[in-house]
Amino acid sequence: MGCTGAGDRQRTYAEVVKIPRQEHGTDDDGAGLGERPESPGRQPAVPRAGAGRAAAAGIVAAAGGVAAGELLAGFISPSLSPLTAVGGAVIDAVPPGVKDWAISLFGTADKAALLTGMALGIAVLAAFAGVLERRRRFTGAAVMGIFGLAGTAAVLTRSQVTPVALTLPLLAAAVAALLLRFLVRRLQEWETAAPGDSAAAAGSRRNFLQTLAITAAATALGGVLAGIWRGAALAVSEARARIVLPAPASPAPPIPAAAEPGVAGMPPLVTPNPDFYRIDTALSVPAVNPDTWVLKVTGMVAREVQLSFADLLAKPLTERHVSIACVSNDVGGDLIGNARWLGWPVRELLALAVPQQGADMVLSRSSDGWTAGTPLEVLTDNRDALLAVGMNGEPLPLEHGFPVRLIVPGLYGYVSATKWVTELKVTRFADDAGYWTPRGWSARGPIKTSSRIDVPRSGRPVSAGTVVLAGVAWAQHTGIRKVELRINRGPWQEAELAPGISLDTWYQWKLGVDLTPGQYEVQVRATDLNGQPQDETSRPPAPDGATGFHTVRVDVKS
Ligand SMILES: Nc1nc2c(c(=O)[nH]1)N[C@H]1C(S)=C(S)[C@@H](COP(=O)(O)O)O[C@H]1N2
Ligand SMILES: [Mo]
Repeated sequence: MGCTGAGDRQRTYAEVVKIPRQEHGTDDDGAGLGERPESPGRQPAVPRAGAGRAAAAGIVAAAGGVAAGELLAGFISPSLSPLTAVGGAVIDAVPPGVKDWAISLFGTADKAALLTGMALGIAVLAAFAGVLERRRRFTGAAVMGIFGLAGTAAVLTRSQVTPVALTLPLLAAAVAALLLRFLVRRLQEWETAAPGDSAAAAGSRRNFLQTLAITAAATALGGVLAGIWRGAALAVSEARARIVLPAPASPAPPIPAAAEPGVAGMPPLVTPNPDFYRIDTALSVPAVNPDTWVLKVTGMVAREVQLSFADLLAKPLTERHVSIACVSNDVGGDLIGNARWLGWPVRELLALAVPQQGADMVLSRSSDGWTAGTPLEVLTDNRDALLAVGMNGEPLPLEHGFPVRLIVPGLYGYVSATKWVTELKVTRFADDAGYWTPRGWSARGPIKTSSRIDVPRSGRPVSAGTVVLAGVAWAQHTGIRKVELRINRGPWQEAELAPGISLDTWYQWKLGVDLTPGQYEVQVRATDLNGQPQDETSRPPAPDGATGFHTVRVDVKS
């Protein structure tokens, strides 16, 4: 659906996770080559000389699995690296005495020493897995599986425990197990080649050695790629950590105390950064270095302007709460969030460039080529459209557009909220289109007045008596006048509307209703400050935003 592309983490992960399937990795394992009779009391029919090769196969397979895990992590988010999780768990588990000893011994090379130690440990166990696999099918693969579980256990001790983080070590182990099976089978083909047939023996020998070499080379390449990615992302994370955001010249107005009535189960009025929805088409989070970042204003302007990150931080910055929303949000959906953004008004930048007569659009482009087309008028009127550098008091998180993104009150993200922004091209709707427009989404995307019931949670029974209904409503840059509810399609009853932080943010509302046991259908509708009620026609998100009343079933128990 629309711009949910690679945004949602689960989805990104589903798109990315493609375990390289080896040609004969899993099929017809029962063909007999792998199975070797091993009756008790009899010397197993495994030539001793092959143990070294089996060990090599084990090491290459494990390295392949580790590289696959790191590559996937690099792709999705470097913070998911299974190796880092294991290393962190090891550091935490090591007794302080040993830690001090290691630091005194290795000094600043202690991290390198840890990684070397881990590599050696993994190599020894992997060699053992190779030898086992050659003796008996799947025993080595089982050792790889144990590696994977150990990795998952390590992730559990970390701060970032997400389903993807927990799955990556298991995926790495699965890759290692498949590679191992595959390599050991080649080895066994060689070992069991008819003793008299030297041509066949030479062929299967070459086959094994080639496969081993190719796997090792692919692993090395994957490892180098993962390392480069990680290095870039880590460098950017470190640069982000060093940034000290300036105090705003125009601070955010204080939040009215009554804005958050504090109904249990409501989302916080200001969304914490880690909980903020994420939508973008970026398969891996762009690593944009703030030291080399520049924003260019181009196109139909009297003069082109270039801005560095330092230039931007030196401007008088504005801080505002603004709720942004995704056009793909279904009625009742959660692709909306509210944050305190710090940035420089876009209109001031555009005033420096001086847009020419006839221009009516700004095509903003991100470092990865994604674009949004925003009406020029919206970026030059008096609203707080920002070139944002801060989110809730921190530099933008990498996933939310570090170092600089656009935030435009009143427009859906796909036509305004460009993350990792590097260019503003002043142009015309007649000449240019943003990324989603040729893909079936409207060129213009003002946010539609909407409301949502958050409490009670769908499917959670409540007790009879006074039932508190609560939720949010939004009409960014217009504001909400009232919110009403109706039960079983009865008359609309006005809810208590909390004051908004500003017209540009969502509002919370609540209403206590007396309900006897039974099933009820509750609907909500909001009316904006111009007196315009939200559209009641049920429509899907495409092409310009879903409409209709959010409807929930409330189950009242005695
Ligand atoms: N570079 C880039 N910026 C982007 C997008 C994208 O795909 N790439 N998606 C947009 C969309 S559709 C939305 S809804 C918002 C979401 O911003 P968030 O991920 O910070 O919540 O980002 C916008 N900015
Ligand atoms: Mo979106």
